[in-house]
Amino acid sequence: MVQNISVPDIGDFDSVEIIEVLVKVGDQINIDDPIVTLESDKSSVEVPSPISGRITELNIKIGDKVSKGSLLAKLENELPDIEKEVKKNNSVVEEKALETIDSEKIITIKNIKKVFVQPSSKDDTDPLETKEWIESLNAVIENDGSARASYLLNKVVSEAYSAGLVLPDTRTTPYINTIPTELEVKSPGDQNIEKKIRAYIRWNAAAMVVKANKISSELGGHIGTFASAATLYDVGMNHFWRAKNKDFGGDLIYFQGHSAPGMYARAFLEGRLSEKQLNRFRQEVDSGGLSSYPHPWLMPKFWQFPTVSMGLGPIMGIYQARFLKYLINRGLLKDEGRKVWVFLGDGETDEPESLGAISLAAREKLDNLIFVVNCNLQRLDGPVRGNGKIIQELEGNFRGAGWNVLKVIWGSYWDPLLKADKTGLLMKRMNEVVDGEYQAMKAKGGAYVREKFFGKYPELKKLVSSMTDNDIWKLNRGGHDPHKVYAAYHAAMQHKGSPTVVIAKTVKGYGMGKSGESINTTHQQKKLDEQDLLYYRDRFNVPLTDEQVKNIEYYKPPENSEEIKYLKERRKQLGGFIPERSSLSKPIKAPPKDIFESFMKSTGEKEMSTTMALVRMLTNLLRDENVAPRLVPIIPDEARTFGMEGFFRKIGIYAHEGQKYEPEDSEQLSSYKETKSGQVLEEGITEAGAMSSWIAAATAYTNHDIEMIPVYIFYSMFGFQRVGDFAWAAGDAQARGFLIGATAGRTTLAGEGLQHQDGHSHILASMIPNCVSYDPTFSYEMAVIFREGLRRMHEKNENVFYYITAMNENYSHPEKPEGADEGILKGMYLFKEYKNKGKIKIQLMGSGTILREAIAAAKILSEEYGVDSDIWSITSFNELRKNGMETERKNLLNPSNKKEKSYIEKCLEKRDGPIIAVTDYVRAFSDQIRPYTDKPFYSLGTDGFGRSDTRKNLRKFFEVDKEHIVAYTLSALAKEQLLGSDSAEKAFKKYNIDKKKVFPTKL
Ligand SMILES: Cc1ncc(C[n+]2csc(CCOP(=O)(O)OP(=O)(O)O)c2C)c(N)n1
Ligand SMILES: [Mg+2]
Repeated sequence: MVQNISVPDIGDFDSVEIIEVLVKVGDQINIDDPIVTLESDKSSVEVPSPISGRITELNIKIGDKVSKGSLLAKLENELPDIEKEVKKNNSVVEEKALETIDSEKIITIKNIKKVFVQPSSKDDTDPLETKEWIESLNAVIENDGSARASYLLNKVVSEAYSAGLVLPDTRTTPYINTIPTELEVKSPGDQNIEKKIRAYIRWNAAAMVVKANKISSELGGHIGTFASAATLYDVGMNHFWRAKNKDFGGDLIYFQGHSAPGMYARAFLEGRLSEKQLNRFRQEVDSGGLSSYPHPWLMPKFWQFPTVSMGLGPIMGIYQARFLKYLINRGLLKDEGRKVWVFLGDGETDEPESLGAISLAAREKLDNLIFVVNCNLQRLDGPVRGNGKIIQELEGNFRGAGWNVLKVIWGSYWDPLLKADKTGLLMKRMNEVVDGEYQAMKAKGGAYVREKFFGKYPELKKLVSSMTDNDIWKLNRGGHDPHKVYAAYHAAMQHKGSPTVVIAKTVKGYGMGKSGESINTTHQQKKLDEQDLLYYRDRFNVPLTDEQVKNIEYYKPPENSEEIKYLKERRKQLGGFIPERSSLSKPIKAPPKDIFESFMKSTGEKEMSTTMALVRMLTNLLRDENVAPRLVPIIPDEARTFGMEGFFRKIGIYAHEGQKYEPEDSEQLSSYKETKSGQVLEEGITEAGAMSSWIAAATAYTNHDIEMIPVYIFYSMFGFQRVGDFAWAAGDAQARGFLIGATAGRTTLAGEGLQHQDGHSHILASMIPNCVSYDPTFSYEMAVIFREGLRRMHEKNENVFYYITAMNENYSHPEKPEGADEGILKGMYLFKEYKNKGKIKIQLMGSGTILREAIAAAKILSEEYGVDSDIWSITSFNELRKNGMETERKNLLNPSNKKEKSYIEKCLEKRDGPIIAVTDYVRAFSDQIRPYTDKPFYSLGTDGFGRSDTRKNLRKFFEVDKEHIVAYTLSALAKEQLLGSDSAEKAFKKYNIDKKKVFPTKL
């Protein structure tokens, strides 16, 4: 039966042009195969076939204008596909419904039995009644289990709300461990050996820092952070973290930046780092040193994640876990139950990035994510929350966001005391003491704790009356107790349906004694004198003689010692060493040139923006079988701004639960389609989140051994300026992918004004050594650059990433000049020459949309003033500068050799006249190449705050329109004594240029 295929609902558009016909008569096509590509003045979108069959008739051709309902083609099929499709869709809906119910099934928790009798207080007007309620609850728990008890409590609470009761805040639980002692899963490890190993690691980490500072106190380093976190890491290393190997993808661990010394110290015992290397901690200039913090750029075989800029690790970890699920849901990776562990400091949680994305983690049910917050109660200067309790605050935040929270506050030595606390008074005291006091208690010793902590209530004082001060001092914190930490990690590993945060209480500078245990200056402590070192050795029983301690020797037991054998065996069982960075990904073959061919031709009269050209390019790339599955379009809620809404339907928006609703615009061609296997990462309004996604995708080649091609498109003003530190970290992590700064340039975004108009993102991009950046004007430039980016990054696996600006100004695009490719990539090529009169010549340079003003100015200069120009399209001032710097350096190093020419010099050597460079960016952008040419150099740019107006007026305001270019060029020629000044003066008058106008940076 023959069926008609017509243009579906295309939203507000009418009479849009067909720019591609993707089928021909006789083609057998499937449902959703694209038939034509339509292009409005803002975006291009493919029209998919609603049915499958054979094309029998095509009713349109390229250039036709169509609207909703226009007939596109006729198609013959045997079965009534639409009916089949309806059926299929229905069954999908049913399946989804089932899935939903299944995933939301109530998970019955283990029998938790821990209900405290509250101490009688003034609020308790009837303690007997209270007791009865609590006994009833205990009876239910005892007889019917915790699920029933929870149900009843929920019911009672709901009733209370219905009755209008104001209930107490339930964000937090008491200040005790979440897992009751009786439910703790016991560690199978040999605690004696583990304790020794931990002691050696502690010692070596501290010794390494102290040694470096003997060489020079400039080197710095940190002892206190790792001292507080050693147990948290060791338990993970000995029992939980599975390394990447041929059978398993590996868990991903984001180490807290300042704990790096501990990781080196462990790697030393494992035999992965030598003593010589430890001795080169923070001395990296000659190769072989160890970086201060986790820096994959500097130690590419060791570190995976740059975390030391606080806040970046946590959010990058969240999006890493999300991206892992994305790869699995898209069928690109096996689900092996891999986990992402993120370690952060309690002070670090002040960073908005640390907690800013925790709700996403819960919303997306990232049960592959485990945060460990090392709550040593201190940051750099002092307490994190002296007057409050960081652990409780964090618990509230994470619980509120929907995380599984496991508090590890008290160590095993507290267990008997808590057990003996029949009235709950101890717990009450634990709740009421603030962190500032807790910190002081660990700094001041057992007697102080007896007095200040237990002494507040006579009952509590009595509770510890049989304990010595030393016993009291030994009452440990949960984060230093391997049993408690093990139990929490075990529970975190088992937990399903939401991310877990382990909030562990520790002591900063644990074991450092007077030199730095729990004192405000601990963070900066990097030197230990002889007495401090001897104390540290004794504290952890490190088998070194006094002499060895004085020499600050490392301690490494022999290879056949039980400690080394144990440690290696544990790692063997867990698949290998951690951290370790490697890549087994296969390169992606760059697509054939013909995918980009259409962009090399002139668009004729047709106008479009470079953003549209890029989106079209991506659409074409989605037809390349190698590239298509690996593309990861990332957008922070601006797809429609950039004309990318066509992607929604075509490749779907990633949504881990699929789409549970029928979208309002389901009839439309660009309807909002969310799907579990969706390819687009529609991030919502979070540039930090989008950038974290991009970094995860851009480093998938090492973290997941699969090369991905992330393309993150954003308002250029909200790029490097907003998330510059992430971009820097991306460079460190050796990210490979595209950042597209759309609506770039100070004057292209006319109406949006000061906060939106970007005149400096390229300057910021230029500061990142491995960022390659371009400011193209024409679609063929964009195509040449993008293709080369694919080739360099994803086929040749160069560790660079691309920043390309794209504009939203529509104009027609010329054909690519013959042989321009090399220049486009190196940063400049001759776009056009004026050779009319041949007397006076200028070198006119422009980039981005302002190149077009330069082209227009060149025409006026030639026709009206007899000034000829060579017009250079500068695709990258940044790349030219790099080449200029490098060449200059080489020449300076080799004064006796023949001078080598930079690429700029080569281009300009046979060309006359001063240079006039004009861009939509601050002058510093074009000024970058000033030192690398002998010619007089004048730059025009858009220095100053942007503001709202038309493009024409803005260009006039910033003096980068064709009129200003003409007038300033004539003036420059006068200054160079190549022309009388009268021409310039006339031009200033003719164009009404107000010489009294204040310099735009002051306006
Ligand atoms: C973005 C950023 N700001 C400031 C610093 C400097 N800094 C390094 S560590 C530190 C204190 C860290 O405290 P916390 O997070 O509690 O970690 P701890 O060392 O106590 O485990 C500060 C302020 C940094 N590394 N990154
Ligand atoms: Mg801290």
